[in-house]
Amino acid sequence: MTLSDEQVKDFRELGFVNIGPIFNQGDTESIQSEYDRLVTMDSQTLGNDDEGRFPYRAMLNFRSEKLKAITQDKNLLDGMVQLLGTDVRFWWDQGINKSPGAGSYIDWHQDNGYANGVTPEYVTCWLALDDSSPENGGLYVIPESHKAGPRDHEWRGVHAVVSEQFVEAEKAQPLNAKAGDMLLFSSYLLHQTVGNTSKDKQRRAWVMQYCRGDHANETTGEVYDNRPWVVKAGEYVENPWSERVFDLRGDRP
Ligand SMILES: O=C(O)CCC(=O)C(=O)O
Repeated sequence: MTLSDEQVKDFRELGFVNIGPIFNQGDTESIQSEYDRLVTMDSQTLGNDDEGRFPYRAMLNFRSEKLKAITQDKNLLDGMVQLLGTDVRFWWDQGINKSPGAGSYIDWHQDNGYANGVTPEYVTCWLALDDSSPENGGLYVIPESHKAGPRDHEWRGVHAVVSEQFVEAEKAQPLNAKAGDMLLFSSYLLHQTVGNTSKDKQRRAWVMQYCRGDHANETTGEVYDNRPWVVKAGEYVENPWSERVFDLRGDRP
């Protein structure tokens, strides 16, 4: 799959683009069933007791061969090469299911805010497994906010958050998706997800992220050679490997 010139332009200019469904029905169904096996209230939860908790799980690709194979999907990687260049590493994945009635937000942030220091821009691929809108805990984004580069974040519990006073909330717009749609956004794009106020509409998303092969922390100098190569010198890497082992507990970006 090649991203159209218009899709690349939207990504660069707005900081996000909905490229629609990229997986066939068989793959989509197996993603959903593996996701439902792995992302449950028994795995890990986000949110708080007052507003409502919802399931979260990091690195589904470690726990499912099928999902690992999807992270190497050639259509997806072709798009990453267009956005990141001919050397690409897999950065991170996570499943987040805003369940009906779970009112907790994930507040305004850039995905970059989770790194300990500043890293270069990378790409977030947000796969909607259900229709997603503000009613069931969908996304809001601030178009073009990525252009200002990395912002300061503060930790609120496990979340890296940009303080409200530095968010141009009046420019926010919903970024809705249909089940199966793939949203691509810049790791510098300001976004949040709201509470799920619906009674019966879960909102599952599987988030996969990719970075350039030479991705390094500009603040700490850390080199991310513990992230597996998925494209090297323009070639797909059949068995992704990294120079260092990735430690899920110690290396949470
Ligand atoms: O899907 C969500 O609810 C939150 C997604 C998000 O903000 C993220 O992955 O950084």
